[in-house]
This record gives sequence, structure tokens and C-alpha cells, in this order.
Amino acid sequence: MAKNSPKIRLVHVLLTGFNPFAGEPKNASWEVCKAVGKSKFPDHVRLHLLQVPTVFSEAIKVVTTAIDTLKPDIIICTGQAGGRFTMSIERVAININDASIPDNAGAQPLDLTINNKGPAAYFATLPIKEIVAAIRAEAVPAEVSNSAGTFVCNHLLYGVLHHLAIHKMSCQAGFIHLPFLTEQVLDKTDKPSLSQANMVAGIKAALKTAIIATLKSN
Ligand code: PCA
Repeated sequence: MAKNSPKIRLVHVLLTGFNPFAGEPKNASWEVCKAVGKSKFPDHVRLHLLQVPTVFSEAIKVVTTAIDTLKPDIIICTGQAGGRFTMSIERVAININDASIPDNAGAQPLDLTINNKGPAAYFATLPIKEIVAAIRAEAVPAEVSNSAGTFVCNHLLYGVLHHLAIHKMSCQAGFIHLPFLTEQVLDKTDKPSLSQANMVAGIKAALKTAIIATLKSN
């Protein structure tokens, strides 16, 4: 580094993906996270990868424990949304568990609040519109999504945002749902997919956007 060049502060990024569920051998989100983890990032970026169990409560515990240890500046959780066409940047998490299938521990909560003292919803704090634009600039389909569902992904996003709110931790946090990987739909003629390379490029664009926003804000 040149003698008088300004020092860029370290940015810690927590990137999570889920383990396989619903009988699928792989979860697109974790496959993409692993591949993103093999990419080269600038020296001031520390990327922390975490695999999250597709289990109610456990998912929140695992991620909030990592947040308390790492104190990340940016948290991007990802999950698979088989059937979606685009990378979906979630705007909001709602305070409800309403599972149409059991989680990986066999629990299937119906119409239950996640936290009976928490608000009805939390908004993600990532720059969601900028992230959509950055992913599209990589020629990868992306959109803002106004529902993360009512299964473990919405549950995790709600739990993370609630944890940050009650501990007054200021960081950018949000969730990106990913379509199936192309390799997952070879025998599913009615399901859309994106390639792993496209989704890796999309997540890297999302990370870059959030990192720039973080550095600008302080
Ligand atoms: N997708 C599920 C949970 C785990 C995952 O990858 C969801 O959309 O809730």
C-alpha cells in the first residue's frame, strides 16, 4: 500500500446457506455459498460461511450465535426456493411459522407466531433495489420479493432481524432465495432453474453492493 493511501477498514460478511431438505440431495443455497467461498475477495473483506440446518429454532440459534461471535457488518442468508424463476431479494420477514412440510427434525408448526413479543414483521436492511440492479447487471434474473414464505427461511430472517433489533446491533442483514440449480431439475420438466455459475455471480454482485454501502455509511 502507498505510504499515504487511506486505510480501508475490514468488512466482515456472514454468508449462510441451508442444508438439503424435502428429500432433495442438495440445497442450491449451500452449493452456491460454497462456490462463492472459493472466490477471491479484496483484502479488506472477510467472508464467513455457515451452513444452517433446515430446522425451526435451531436455524436461528446457529446464526445468532455466529452473529454474536463474529459481529459481522453484513449478513446475507440464502435459501432454496424451488419453483422460483429468479434470484429473489427478500424485503420482509413476518412473525409466523406455517409449514406445509415438516422441517428436517420432523416439526411442522401451523399458524404459530415466531416470537409472541415481537412485531408482526421486520424489513431487511440490505439495499434490496441496488442488489437487484447489480445482479441483473451480471445478466442474471433477479427481483425484489415481498414474501419469504412461512417456512424456515422466513423464520430465520425474522429471527436474525429480531436479534439485531433487540441487541441494537447495526448491520446490513437480509435474505436471498435461490431457484433450483440446473443440475437439480434434470428430471423435473416443470421446474425453472439457474446455473450455479449465474447464481455465484449474482451472490458476489449482492455482496459487492452491500460492502460498498457499508463502507460509504461509515
Ligand atoms: N428453503 C426453505 C428452508 C430451507 C431452504 O433452503 C424455505 O424457503 O423456507
